[in-house]
Amino acid sequence: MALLPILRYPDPRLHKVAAKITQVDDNIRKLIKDMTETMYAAPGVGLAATQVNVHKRLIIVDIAETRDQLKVLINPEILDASGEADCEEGCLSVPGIYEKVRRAERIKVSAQDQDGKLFKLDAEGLLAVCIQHEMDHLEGRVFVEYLSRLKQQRIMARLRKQERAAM
Ligand code: GNR
Ligand code: NI
Repeated sequence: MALLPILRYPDPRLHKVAAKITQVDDNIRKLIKDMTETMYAAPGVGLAATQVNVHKRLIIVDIAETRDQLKVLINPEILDASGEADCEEGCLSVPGIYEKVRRAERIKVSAQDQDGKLFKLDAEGLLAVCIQHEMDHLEGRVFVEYLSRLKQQRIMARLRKQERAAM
């Protein structure tokens, strides 16, 4: 087991588009283990492979307070989306920043599990938000990019200030 370093916005590697996983093998299962440990340690409710600098289509989520509802989604696809909801989001790659983002309220997703088996999932509420947030990472998108330019400028200033304070 290993804790993986998480890329910090505005690292350009967060904008890479992840590639499809063609073989769900032991290397992928090892990556899932390490990502899971990293997500729980952070702590976060989701993590995309992109955030640990692996540009493959793999996300994990666990929104349960008991931290025992891990969902692994390989090559996730949104089959259907409906409704709209605003949710205050945060991101392990943008530490300390929380902003409201509008997303679909309900989604239907298909994905493969850690054995490569295809499954479908209906999600709403925080789970739906989290899956959409993670799938954005696979496309190289970070939630702050949905915000106004002014908000993005303020966030960049805050991140630079944090960076200076950490030196
Ligand atoms: O830990 C996280 N919390 C969170 C809260 C609201 C909406 C989305 C998230 S995902 C985030 C972890 C993360 O950065 N995943 O990419
Ligand atoms: Ni994130």
